Amino acid sequence: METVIFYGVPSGCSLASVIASEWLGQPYRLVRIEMMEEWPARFAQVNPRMKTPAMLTAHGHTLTESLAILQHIGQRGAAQGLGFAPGTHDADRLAAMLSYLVTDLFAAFAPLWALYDAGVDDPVVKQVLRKHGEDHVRKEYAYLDALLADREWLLDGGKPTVADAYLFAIGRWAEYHKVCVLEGSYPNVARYMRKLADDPAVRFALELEKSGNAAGGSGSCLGHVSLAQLDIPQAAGMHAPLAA
Ligand SMILES: N[C@@H](CCC(=O)N[C@@H](CS)C(=O)NCC(=O)O)C(=O)O
Repeated sequence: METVIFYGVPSGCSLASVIASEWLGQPYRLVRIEMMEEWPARFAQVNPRMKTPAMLTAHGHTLTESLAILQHIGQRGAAQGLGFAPGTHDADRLAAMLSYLVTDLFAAFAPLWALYDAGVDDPVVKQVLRKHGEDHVRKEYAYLDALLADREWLLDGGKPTVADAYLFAIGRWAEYHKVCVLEGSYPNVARYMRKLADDPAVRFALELEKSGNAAGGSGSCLGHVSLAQLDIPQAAGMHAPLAA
């Protein structure tokens, strides 16, 4: 059975799950969530926390959290170098990198998303959120810029892994939130982002976000499906009891 990726727009971190699915090249469908509009109530069955990305695996299980979804795709794509066999040192390195990106880099943007989403009015609160967010974002981009100075991909292998899909999805937020222009501030991050922006999977995912057009790409995307058409298990993802 094909997998289903639930992706959120605008500018969701779920872009990474789409890029990684394209790199994987196995059949998948899409459900689009307009995050600034009212979310479909049925999505709560997929993720009670009402967040994207989410996934229906080929076995019909729901899976939430970018880190878990990307590990899942990475393990399926181990032969292509998207991820690594569990128990290997490379798998540990990938887990560490994804964990850093999800907890430190993603979290650095939290004050800026709070400003954006909640429409904060109080000028003092606005200023504090802005400064707090910018300081944290700059600290993490400085770290990433140094890391990328002498390597092409995050894990320094010859190919991108699912961690690169995630860094592309989050890395664009510095300009989205007008913290800086990457080119002038973090040249290595800028070069890395430029290179990925030229990747066919990334171009496909960006166009999908922008226009909803799911045609083209690697050919593994089977288009959109409506939530109503999906068979969703009663207990979702990490909210379900252990299988055994
Ligand atoms: N811990 C989750 C966070 C997911 C998350 O916050 N997704 C955002 C989009 S990047 C979202 O769905 N936001 C909608 C909302 O919070 O209302 C993960 O890493 O997957």
